[in-house]
Amino acid sequence: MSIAAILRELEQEHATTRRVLERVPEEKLSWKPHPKSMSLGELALHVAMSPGYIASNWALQDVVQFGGGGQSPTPSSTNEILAAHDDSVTKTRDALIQLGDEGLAKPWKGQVNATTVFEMPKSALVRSIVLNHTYHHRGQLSVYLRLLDVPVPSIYGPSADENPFAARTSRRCAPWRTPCLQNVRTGQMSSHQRHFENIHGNPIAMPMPSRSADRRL
Ligand code: NI
Repeated sequence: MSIAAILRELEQEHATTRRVLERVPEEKLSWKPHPKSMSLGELALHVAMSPGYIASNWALQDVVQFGGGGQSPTPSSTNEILAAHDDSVTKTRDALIQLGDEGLAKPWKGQVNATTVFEMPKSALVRSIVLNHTYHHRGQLSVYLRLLDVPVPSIYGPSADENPFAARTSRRCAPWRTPCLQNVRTGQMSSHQRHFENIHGNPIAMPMPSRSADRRL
C-alpha cells in the first residue's frame, strides 16, 4: 500500500462520505436508536472528524498517550458536520503526504498510562483506524438514516432508494462494466448482476455497448 494508492482511495471514499453526511436531518441530531448508541449528531460528527484527527494527531507521532475518553462532541447543524468533514479531508491528505511511503513502514504504539494497548506499523494504523474505522461508522450512519426514513444514498452499490447503475449508459458504468458488456454478447448475467437481483431484488439495467465502449474492450 503506497501513499499514492491511499490518496486515491481517500478521494473516492470522502466524496461518498459527504453524500451520506449531507442527508443527516438537522432536526434529528439528538435522536439515537438505543440508549447505549451515539446520537445521530455525535455519530455524524465522529464520521466527519475522525480521519483528519487520527491522521494528523496519531499517525504523525510514534507513540500516542490515550486519555480516558470523554464526551463526544455534539454538532448543532448539518452545515457544521459538513464543514468538519471538509476540514478533515484536508487534514488527512496533508498528514498522509507528510508521512510519505517511508513513514508508513515505521512502527506506531498507542498507550494508556504507559501500558501499550495498540502496536502496529503506521501502514496498519492508516488502513484500519484512519480508513476502515470511518467506513464502519459510515455504514452505521446509513442505518440511522434508514430508521429515520431518510433516503439512503448509494454507497458501494444500489441502496433501496438509489440505483445509480440503472440510469447509467454504457459510456459510464460501474467497475464491472467490462464483464457486463461481455455478457451482453454471450447473453449471460455477470455475477454482480446475479448478486443484485438475488440480494436486493433490484435488477441492474443491462448496459448496451456503444461504439466507443466497443473499442475499449
Ligand atoms: Ni469510532
